[in-house]
Amino acid sequence: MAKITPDDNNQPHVAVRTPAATGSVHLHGATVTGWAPPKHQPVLWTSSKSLFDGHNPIRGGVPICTPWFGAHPTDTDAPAHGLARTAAWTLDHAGLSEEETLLGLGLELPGLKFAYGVLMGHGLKLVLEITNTGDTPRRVEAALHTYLAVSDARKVTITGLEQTSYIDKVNGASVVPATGEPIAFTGETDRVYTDTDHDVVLHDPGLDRTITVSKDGGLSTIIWNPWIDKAARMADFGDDEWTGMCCIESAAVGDDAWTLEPGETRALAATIAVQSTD
Ligand code: TA6
Repeated sequence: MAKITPDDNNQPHVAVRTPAATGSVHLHGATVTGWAPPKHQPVLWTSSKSLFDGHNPIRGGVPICTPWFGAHPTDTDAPAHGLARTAAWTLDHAGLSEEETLLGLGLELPGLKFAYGVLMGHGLKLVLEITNTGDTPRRVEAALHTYLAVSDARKVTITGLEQTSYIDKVNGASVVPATGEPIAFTGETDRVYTDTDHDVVLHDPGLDRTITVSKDGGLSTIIWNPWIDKAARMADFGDDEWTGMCCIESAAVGDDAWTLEPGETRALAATIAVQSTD
Protein backbone atom coordinates (compact mmCIF):
# COMPACT_ATOMS: atom_id res chain seq x y z
CA MET A 1 0.00 0.00 0.00
CA ALA A 2 1.42 3.45 -0.89
CA LYS A 3 2.35 5.41 2.21
CA ILE A 4 4.13 8.65 3.06
CA THR A 5 7.72 8.22 4.21
CA PRO A 6 10.62 10.67 4.59
CA ASP A 7 13.11 10.76 1.73
CA ASP A 8 16.87 11.08 2.27
CA ASN A 9 16.33 14.80 2.90
CA ASN A 10 13.54 14.07 5.38
CA GLN A 11 10.97 15.35 2.85
CA PRO A 12 7.61 13.53 2.73
CA HIS A 13 7.17 11.41 -0.35
CA VAL A 14 5.54 8.23 -1.58
CA ALA A 15 7.96 5.65 -2.97
CA VAL A 16 6.36 3.31 -5.53
CA ARG A 17 7.77 -0.18 -6.05
CA THR A 18 5.42 -2.54 -7.90
CA PRO A 19 5.84 -5.11 -10.70
CA ALA A 20 4.53 -2.40 -13.07
CA ALA A 21 6.64 0.57 -12.04
CA THR A 22 9.13 2.17 -9.73
CA GLY A 23 8.83 5.82 -8.93
CA SER A 24 8.19 8.49 -6.38
CA VAL A 25 5.93 11.44 -5.67
CA HIS A 26 6.92 14.24 -3.30
CA LEU A 27 4.15 16.05 -1.41
CA HIS A 28 6.11 19.26 -1.98
CA GLY A 29 4.47 20.61 -5.08
CA ALA A 30 2.84 17.19 -5.67
CA THR A 31 5.93 16.64 -7.76
CA VAL A 32 6.23 13.27 -9.44
CA THR A 33 9.98 12.85 -8.99
CA GLY A 34 10.55 9.47 -10.57
CA TRP A 35 8.98 6.92 -12.84
CA ALA A 36 10.21 3.93 -14.79
CA PRO A 37 8.33 0.85 -16.01
CA PRO A 38 10.19 -2.48 -15.77
CA LYS A 39 13.29 -2.93 -17.97
CA HIS A 40 13.53 0.80 -18.65
CA GLN A 41 16.00 3.44 -17.55
CA PRO A 42 14.36 6.23 -15.56
CA VAL A 43 11.95 8.14 -17.81
CA LEU A 44 11.82 11.30 -15.69
CA TRP A 45 14.94 13.38 -15.03
CA THR A 46 15.85 15.19 -11.82
CA SER A 47 18.93 17.30 -11.27
CA SER A 48 21.63 16.09 -8.91
CA LYS A 49 21.62 19.71 -7.66
CA SER A 50 17.89 19.85 -6.99
CA LEU A 51 16.99 21.27 -3.62
CA PHE A 52 14.69 19.00 -1.63
CA ASP A 53 14.27 21.60 1.12
CA GLY A 54 10.51 21.87 1.20
CA HIS A 55 10.78 25.46 0.03
CA ASN A 56 12.34 25.72 -3.43
CA PRO A 57 10.75 24.01 -6.42
CA ILE A 58 12.13 20.56 -7.16
CA ARG A 59 14.33 20.69 -10.27
CA GLY A 60 13.02 17.81 -12.28
CA GLY A 61 10.25 15.25 -12.44
CA VAL A 62 6.91 16.90 -13.22
CA PRO A 63 6.53 20.25 -11.44
CA ILE A 64 3.00 21.66 -11.56
CA CYS A 65 3.00 25.23 -12.86
CA THR A 66 -0.24 27.02 -11.96
CA PRO A 67 -2.22 29.36 -11.52
CA TRP A 68 0.23 31.10 -13.86
CA PHE A 69 3.06 29.95 -16.16
CA GLY A 70 6.38 31.79 -16.31
CA ALA A 71 6.45 35.24 -14.76
CA HIS A 72 3.30 36.51 -13.00
CA PRO A 73 1.49 38.82 -15.43
CA THR A 74 1.50 41.81 -13.06
CA ASP A 75 3.29 41.03 -9.78
CA THR A 76 7.07 41.11 -10.24
CA ASP A 77 7.53 39.78 -6.69
CA ALA A 78 5.47 36.66 -7.38
CA PRO A 79 7.40 33.41 -7.94
CA ALA A 80 7.88 32.09 -11.46
CA HIS A 81 5.47 29.36 -12.54
CA GLY A 82 2.86 29.98 -9.88
CA LEU A 83 2.36 28.74 -6.33
CA ALA A 84 1.42 25.07 -6.69
CA ARG A 85 4.90 23.65 -7.29
CA THR A 86 6.19 24.99 -3.97
CA ALA A 87 3.08 24.26 -1.90
CA ALA A 88 2.56 21.44 0.59
CA TRP A 89 -0.07 19.21 -0.99
CA THR A 90 -2.01 16.59 0.93
CA LEU A 91 -2.24 12.92 0.04
CA ASP A 92 -5.99 12.40 0.05
CA HIS A 93 -6.12 8.83 -1.18
CA ALA A 94 -3.80 6.06 -2.29
CA GLY A 95 -4.58 2.71 -3.85
CA LEU A 96 -3.12 -0.19 -5.78
CA SER A 97 -5.17 -1.73 -8.55
CA GLU A 98 -3.76 -4.46 -10.82
CA GLU A 99 -0.18 -3.33 -10.19
CA GLU A 100 -1.02 0.33 -10.90
CA THR A 101 -0.59 2.81 -8.08
CA LEU A 102 -3.21 5.53 -7.91
CA LEU A 103 -2.51 8.56 -5.76
CA GLY A 104 -4.86 11.49 -5.19
CA LEU A 105 -3.33 14.73 -3.96
CA GLY A 106 -5.02 17.99 -3.02
CA LEU A 107 -4.31 21.68 -2.52
CA GLU A 108 -6.40 24.77 -1.84
CA LEU A 109 -5.26 28.29 -2.67
CA PRO A 110 -7.35 31.46 -2.31
CA GLY A 111 -10.14 31.12 -4.86
CA LEU A 112 -8.90 27.84 -6.34
CA LYS A 113 -9.01 24.15 -5.42
CA PHE A 114 -6.73 21.55 -6.99
CA ALA A 115 -7.10 17.77 -7.21
CA TYR A 116 -4.23 15.84 -8.78
CA GLY A 117 -4.45 12.21 -9.81
CA VAL A 118 -1.25 10.22 -10.43
CA LEU A 119 -1.66 6.77 -12.03
CA MET A 120 1.72 5.06 -12.09
CA GLY A 121 2.12 1.72 -13.87
CA HIS A 122 3.49 0.62 -17.23
CA GLY A 123 2.42 4.13 -18.26
CA LEU A 124 2.18 7.36 -16.29
CA LYS A 125 -1.07 9.31 -16.32
CA LEU A 126 -1.39 12.67 -14.59
CA VAL A 127 -4.70 14.54 -14.26
CA LEU A 128 -4.83 18.00 -12.71
CA GLU A 129 -8.33 19.30 -11.91
CA ILE A 130 -8.70 22.98 -11.07
CA THR A 131 -11.89 24.46 -9.61
CA ASN A 132 -12.72 28.15 -9.29
CA THR A 133 -14.01 28.42 -5.71
CA GLY A 134 -14.40 32.18 -5.97
CA ASP A 135 -17.43 34.19 -7.06
CA THR A 136 -15.91 35.84 -10.13
CA PRO A 137 -14.44 34.42 -13.35
CA ARG A 138 -10.75 33.51 -12.99
CA ARG A 139 -8.09 33.27 -15.71
CA VAL A 140 -5.86 30.25 -15.00
CA GLU A 141 -2.76 28.88 -16.71
CA ALA A 142 -1.54 25.37 -16.00
CA ALA A 143 1.41 23.26 -17.14
CA LEU A 144 2.67 19.80 -16.27
CA HIS A 145 6.35 20.70 -16.65
CA THR A 146 7.72 17.24 -17.49
CA TYR A 147 11.50 16.71 -17.43
CA LEU A 148 12.46 13.66 -19.51
CA ALA A 149 15.74 11.76 -19.22
CA VAL A 150 17.61 11.39 -22.53
CA SER A 151 20.90 9.83 -23.64
CA ASP A 152 22.13 13.09 -25.22
CA ALA A 153 19.92 16.10 -26.00
CA ARG A 154 22.10 16.76 -29.06
CA LYS A 155 21.07 13.42 -30.57
CA VAL A 156 17.32 13.24 -29.93
CA THR A 157 14.50 14.49 -32.12
CA ILE A 158 10.90 15.42 -31.30
CA THR A 159 8.01 14.85 -33.69
CA GLY A 160 4.36 15.84 -33.56
CA LEU A 161 4.76 19.61 -33.73
CA GLU A 162 6.01 19.99 -37.31
CA GLN A 163 2.77 21.67 -38.43
CA THR A 164 2.44 23.97 -35.42
CA SER A 165 3.68 27.54 -35.02
CA TYR A 166 5.39 28.48 -31.79
CA ILE A 167 6.43 31.38 -29.59
CA ASP A 168 10.21 31.47 -29.41
CA LYS A 169 11.11 32.63 -25.88
CA VAL A 170 14.79 32.62 -26.75
CA ASN A 171 14.22 35.19 -29.50
CA GLY A 172 12.03 37.88 -27.98
CA ALA A 173 8.88 35.75 -27.85
CA SER A 174 8.62 36.05 -31.61
CA VAL A 175 6.02 33.90 -33.36
CA VAL A 176 7.66 31.36 -35.65
CA PRO A 177 5.61 29.65 -38.36
CA ALA A 178 5.47 25.85 -38.48
CA THR A 179 8.79 24.50 -39.72
CA GLY A 180 7.54 21.22 -41.16
CA GLU A 181 10.53 19.57 -39.52
CA PRO A 182 11.10 17.51 -36.36
CA ILE A 183 12.66 19.43 -33.46
CA ALA A 184 16.37 18.94 -32.79
CA PHE A 185 18.31 20.72 -30.06
CA THR A 186 21.20 22.83 -31.37
CA GLY A 187 21.18 25.54 -28.72
CA GLU A 188 19.03 26.95 -25.90
CA THR A 189 15.49 26.02 -26.84
CA ASP A 190 12.40 27.45 -25.16
CA ARG A 191 9.31 27.20 -27.34
CA VAL A 192 5.60 27.49 -26.58
CA TYR A 193 3.65 25.63 -29.26
CA THR A 194 0.07 26.85 -29.32
CA ASP A 195 -3.33 25.56 -30.40
CA THR A 196 -2.16 21.95 -30.65
CA ASP A 197 -3.58 18.75 -29.23
CA HIS A 198 -1.09 16.52 -31.01
CA ASP A 199 0.80 13.73 -29.31
CA VAL A 200 4.50 14.55 -29.08
CA VAL A 201 7.12 11.84 -29.52
CA LEU A 202 10.69 12.01 -28.27
CA HIS A 203 13.00 9.77 -30.32
CA ASP A 204 16.11 8.73 -28.36
CA PRO A 205 18.36 6.42 -30.40
CA GLY A 206 20.97 6.48 -27.64
CA LEU A 207 18.57 4.72 -25.27
CA ASP A 208 16.81 2.75 -28.04
CA ARG A 209 13.47 4.17 -27.04
CA THR A 210 10.73 6.62 -27.80
CA ILE A 211 8.67 8.49 -25.22
CA THR A 212 5.19 9.62 -26.22
CA VAL A 213 3.60 12.53 -24.36
CA SER A 214 -0.14 12.86 -24.96
CA LYS A 215 -2.31 15.54 -23.42
CA ASP A 216 -5.94 16.38 -22.93
CA GLY A 217 -7.60 19.58 -21.80
CA GLY A 218 -4.78 21.89 -22.87
CA LEU A 219 -3.71 23.21 -26.28
CA SER A 220 -0.14 24.27 -25.45
CA THR A 221 3.05 22.24 -25.54
CA ILE A 222 6.32 23.70 -24.29
CA ILE A 223 9.70 22.35 -25.41
CA TRP A 224 12.74 23.33 -23.35
CA ASN A 225 16.41 22.65 -23.07
CA PRO A 226 18.55 25.27 -21.29
CA TRP A 227 21.78 24.39 -23.15
CA ILE A 228 25.16 25.46 -21.81
CA ASP A 229 24.88 29.06 -20.58
CA LYS A 230 21.44 28.87 -18.94
CA ALA A 231 22.33 25.57 -17.27
CA ALA A 232 25.41 27.26 -15.80
CA ARG A 233 23.26 30.11 -14.47
CA MET A 234 20.91 27.81 -12.52
CA ALA A 235 22.23 26.89 -9.06
CA ASP A 236 19.95 23.84 -8.86
CA PHE A 237 21.02 22.51 -12.24
CA GLY A 238 24.42 20.88 -12.85
CA ASP A 239 26.48 22.75 -15.43
CA ASP A 240 26.84 19.64 -17.60
CA GLU A 241 23.37 18.17 -16.97
CA TRP A 242 21.71 19.88 -19.96
CA THR A 243 22.76 17.03 -22.24
CA GLY A 244 20.80 14.50 -20.19
CA MET A 245 17.33 16.04 -20.30
CA CYS A 246 14.67 17.90 -22.20
CA CYS A 247 11.21 19.11 -21.23
CA ILE A 248 8.00 18.28 -23.07
CA GLU A 249 5.34 20.16 -21.12
CA SER A 250 1.60 19.62 -21.43
CA ALA A 251 -0.12 22.93 -20.80
CA ALA A 252 -2.87 25.49 -21.14
CA VAL A 253 -1.00 28.79 -21.22
CA GLY A 254 -1.02 32.18 -22.97
CA ASP A 255 -3.80 32.40 -25.53
CA ASP A 256 -4.73 28.81 -24.59
CA ALA A 257 -5.22 29.70 -20.90
CA TRP A 258 -8.58 28.88 -19.29
CA THR A 259 -11.19 31.26 -17.90
CA LEU A 260 -12.98 29.40 -15.12
CA GLU A 261 -16.46 30.61 -14.21
CA PRO A 262 -17.36 30.49 -10.50
CA GLY A 263 -17.70 26.84 -9.51
CA GLU A 264 -16.30 25.59 -12.82
CA THR A 265 -13.77 22.77 -12.91
CA ARG A 266 -11.43 21.96 -15.79
CA ALA A 267 -8.82 19.23 -16.11
CA LEU A 268 -5.40 19.10 -17.73
CA ALA A 269 -4.10 15.58 -18.34
CA ALA A 270 -0.77 14.22 -19.56
CA THR A 271 -0.05 10.60 -20.40
CA ILE A 272 3.55 9.45 -20.80
CA ALA A 273 4.42 6.14 -22.45
CA VAL A 274 7.84 4.68 -23.20
CA GLN A 275 8.54 2.17 -25.97
CA SER A 276 11.74 0.26 -26.73
CA THR A 277 12.94 0.50 -30.31
CA ASP A 278 15.61 -2.18 -30.27
O1 TA6 B 1 9.21 25.68 -19.46
C1 TA6 B 1 10.35 26.38 -19.83
C2 TA6 B 1 10.59 27.49 -18.82
O2 TA6 B 1 9.54 28.42 -18.81
C3 TA6 B 1 11.94 28.12 -19.15
O3 TA6 B 1 11.78 29.46 -19.55
C4 TA6 B 1 12.73 27.98 -17.85
O4 TA6 B 1 12.58 29.14 -17.09
C5 TA6 B 1 12.06 26.75 -17.23
O5 TA6 B 1 10.69 26.93 -17.50
C6 TA6 B 1 12.36 26.51 -15.77
O6 TA6 B 1 11.82 27.55 -15.00
P1 TA6 B 1 12.26 27.58 -13.44
O7 TA6 B 1 11.47 28.70 -12.84
O8 TA6 B 1 11.91 26.24 -12.87
O9 TA6 B 1 13.73 27.78 -13.47
